[in-house]
Amino acid sequence: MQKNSEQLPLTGIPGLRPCSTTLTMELLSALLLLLVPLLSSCAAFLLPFDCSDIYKQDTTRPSGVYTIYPLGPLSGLQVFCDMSSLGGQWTVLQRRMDGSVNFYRPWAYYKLGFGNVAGEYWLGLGNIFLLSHKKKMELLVIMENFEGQTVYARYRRFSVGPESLGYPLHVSGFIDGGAGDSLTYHSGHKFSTFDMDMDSYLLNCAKLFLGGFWYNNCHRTNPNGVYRWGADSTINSVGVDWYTWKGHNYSLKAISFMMRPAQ
Ligand SMILES: [Ca+2]
Repeated sequence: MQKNSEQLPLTGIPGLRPCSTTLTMELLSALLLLLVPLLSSCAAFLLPFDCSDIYKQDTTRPSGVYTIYPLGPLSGLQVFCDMSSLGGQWTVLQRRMDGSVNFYRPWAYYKLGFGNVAGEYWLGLGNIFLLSHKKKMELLVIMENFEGQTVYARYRRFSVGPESLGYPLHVSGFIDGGAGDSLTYHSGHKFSTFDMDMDSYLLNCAKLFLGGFWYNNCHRTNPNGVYRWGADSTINSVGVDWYTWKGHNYSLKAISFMMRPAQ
């Protein structure tokens, strides 16, 4: 062993004395340290960036909660992946379904995300920016009423800008799945919450309509509004509405915003 190690890596290097076992081990350790960044980048390559990567690893995986790594191998992020709607592979960024989570929250919550990924949640503007910034994404908005009908609105391009610009929404290329287009009206607008008014209206849209959203002057859809049970005009336009399908005073049973790499 001693003899072999003496003949190993330093042979032929001028000025170096034959090494001992200890020196050989030190060199091996140094080599391993040099390999760490390489191994990490390999791990990053194998870890899923979004739900489409999880789908590609195994196309039979069902819809459910998975961990993705849009920020790299050291920070996993739990999300709900829709693996069935229109071919699946969707990373859900917003979901309402039963009124179990309060969506009337300040800026800090909308920035970081909140709720329960197995139920109602908001993924967080920082995460949505990251996901839609690194890949060209499309958007699917699926919604359901209390009569059991389901429709959707699809947008060929979807992205959210950085915090320095107010996390502005960008959607284009509308495809009608029966819902009509209530979102293009919000495209180009910054995100607003009751404590961060960046809308185009004189007053505070988030306070008036009890949500947080890319309010314009103010909205055609209010998916983060108050969860109500169907038709209700007691307080105008504060529900989870999508104007071009059910009007401003019908609060939907369920709505979900989800993205996947554009095709
Ligand atoms: Ca305002």
